[in-house]
Amino acid sequence: MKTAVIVPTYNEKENLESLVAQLLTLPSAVDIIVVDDNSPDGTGAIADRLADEHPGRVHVIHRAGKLGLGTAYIAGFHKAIAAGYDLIITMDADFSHPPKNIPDMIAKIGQGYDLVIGSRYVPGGAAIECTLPRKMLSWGANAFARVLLGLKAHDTTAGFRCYRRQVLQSIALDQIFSNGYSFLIEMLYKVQRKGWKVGEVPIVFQNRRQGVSKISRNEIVKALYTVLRLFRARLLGKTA
Ligand SMILES: Nc1nc2c(ncn2[C@@H]2O[C@H](COP(=O)(O)OP(=O)(O)O)[C@@H](O)[C@H]2O)c(=O)[nH]1
Ligand SMILES: [Mg+2]
Repeated sequence: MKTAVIVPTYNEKENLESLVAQLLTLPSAVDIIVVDDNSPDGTGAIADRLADEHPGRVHVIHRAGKLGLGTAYIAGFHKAIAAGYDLIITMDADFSHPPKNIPDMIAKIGQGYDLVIGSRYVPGGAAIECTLPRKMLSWGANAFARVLLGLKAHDTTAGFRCYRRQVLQSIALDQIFSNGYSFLIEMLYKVQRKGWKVGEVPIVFQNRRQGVSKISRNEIVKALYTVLRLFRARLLGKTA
């Protein structure tokens, strides 16, 4: 199956080149779509060089400025669908999502799953070297989303995912309201409501070694709002 890995980047100059090198040597052949938001640190130029060095394997979408993680994923999805990829993976550029788990995710799709999450919260999974506030935030966001939205997956905020293209084509991507991190919860909610089969494979999530996290207090508030908005829609029996 033709597979694309979408890597959104904002100031990831320390990470992108080694990540791309690891992805290109995986036992499962994957192509890469970098979505860079005009990173001030020059990540976009590194992405262009990698695309030149690996024609057809590395693609780059440049956007004018920091437009958010959700719309970065959507831009990547449109490109991957148009280019005919069967499987579309999303992952962070910062090595929190281990490339070596990608073959496990693809294998799980082969067992009949439509979306596979690289999950911290199934047996064998873990989050290491994360600060306590970050662990509590992740735990709280997951508990909240699972209870209010009835999500069955255990890691509902994970950005490490593998979608079958049909899943993405079944969802009106441009109507997804949330941007940023809450996009991940909204997307999972929509996928589950459509009846697609969601699976998880364990990963050991490691806190980033290089660069800084872009998660902000504002994103946390927006994620809270997203869950409450979807909960209300769920109660009223609306689709979203
Ligand atoms: N293109 C783009 N990438 C982003 C944006 N915000 C975050 N990213 C990237 O999305 C991924 C996840 O962000 P990260 O800072 O690692 O968040 P964290 O893992 O929650 O701390 C990283 O690869 C970031 O570089 C954005 O607004 N635009
Ligand atoms: Mg990260």
